[in-house]
Amino acid sequence: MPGANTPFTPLWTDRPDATAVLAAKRESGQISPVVAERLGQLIEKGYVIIPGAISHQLADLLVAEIAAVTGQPEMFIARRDRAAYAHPTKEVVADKTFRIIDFHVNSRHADKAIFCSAIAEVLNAVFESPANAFQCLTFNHGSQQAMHQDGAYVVVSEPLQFLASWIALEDVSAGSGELEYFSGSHKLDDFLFGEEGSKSWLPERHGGQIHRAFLDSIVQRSETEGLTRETFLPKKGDALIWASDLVHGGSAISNDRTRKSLVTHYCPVAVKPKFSTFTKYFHLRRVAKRGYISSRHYDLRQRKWWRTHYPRLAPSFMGKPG
Ligand SMILES: O=C(O)CCC(=O)C(=O)O
Repeated sequence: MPGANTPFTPLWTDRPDATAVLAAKRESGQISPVVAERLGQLIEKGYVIIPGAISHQLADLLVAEIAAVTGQPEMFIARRDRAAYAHPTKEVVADKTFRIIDFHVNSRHADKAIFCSAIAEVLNAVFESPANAFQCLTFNHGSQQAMHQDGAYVVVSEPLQFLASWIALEDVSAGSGELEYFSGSHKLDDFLFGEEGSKSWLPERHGGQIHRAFLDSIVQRSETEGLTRETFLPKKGDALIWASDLVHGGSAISNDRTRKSLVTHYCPVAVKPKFSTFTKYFHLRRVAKRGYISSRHYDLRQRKWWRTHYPRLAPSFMGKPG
C-alpha cells in the first residue's frame, strides 16, 4: 500500500497503522462513531459513499446555476476534450464534454456543497486541519476518462496528501458514463514517472509512452490483485470521497442520459497545490469554518465577493490547453 512502500508522506489514513489510529481516535472521542465508520471505509476501500450529503434543494440550485452560466459566460471558464480553455458560451456548453473549471470560485452555492457538514467532517478528520478546495469541476455528461490515479495530474507539494469528492446533482443511471473504480486500488504500489520518481506526469518531460504504461499498469495490477471494479450509481445529493491513489475513471456511455455532478479536490491547508508556485495571486479564501478555496485561474485576493464583484479570471490562462 502507499503507506508501506511509498517514498512520500501519506495522510494518516493511508499509513499501515491507519486502522489502529482510527480505533484510538474513536475510543478517545476525538471523532464520532459516524465519522469513524466513514473513515474505516476510506481506509479499507479507498473511497466512502455518503448518502444524502447535500439536500435535493441545494443540488437543484447548483444545476440551475450551471445551466445559467451561458448568461454570463465571461465569469466562468470551461474546457472541452482536446480544446483550449474558453468561456462557457452556448456553443461551448452544447459540447457534451464541456465542464466548468474552478466552478467553486464564482458559484453562489458550490461552497455549501463542497463543504457540507458530512463532507467537511471527513476532510477535517483525515487532514487533521482545515481543508483547501481546488480544481472544482462540473460535469453534465459522463467523462469516459480512462481509469487513472489523480496524483498523475493533480499536483500538490505532498503528492499523496489530497482527497476528492464527487457530488451527484441528479440520480445517476447505469450507462450514463457513471464513475467507476477498483475498490482497494489506493493500496497499490506507487507508479513513478521519470528518473526523479515523480507521482505526477509531466507530458513534456516524461512523454506519452510512459503515460500509456501508467494507465495500463494500474488497471492490470488492480485486476491481478483481484480488486473489484465497481460503479457509483448515486441518488441526487449523494457524495463519494476518494483517496488520492484510488484507480477510477468514467465508464463507457451507452445511453443519452446526463450525469450531472460536481467534482472537487482538497488538500490540507499546509499542503500547497503546484499552481501556488507559479501564480503570483495564489490566495486561500476562507468560505467555511474549516474550509478554504483556492484557484489556479482566478485572483482570489480581491476583497469583494460575488454579490458585488466576481473574482477576475487571470487572462494568461485563457486560450491555452493544459
Ligand atoms: O466523473 C468522472 O467521470 C471522472 C472524474 C475524474 O476522474 C476526476 O475528476 O478525476
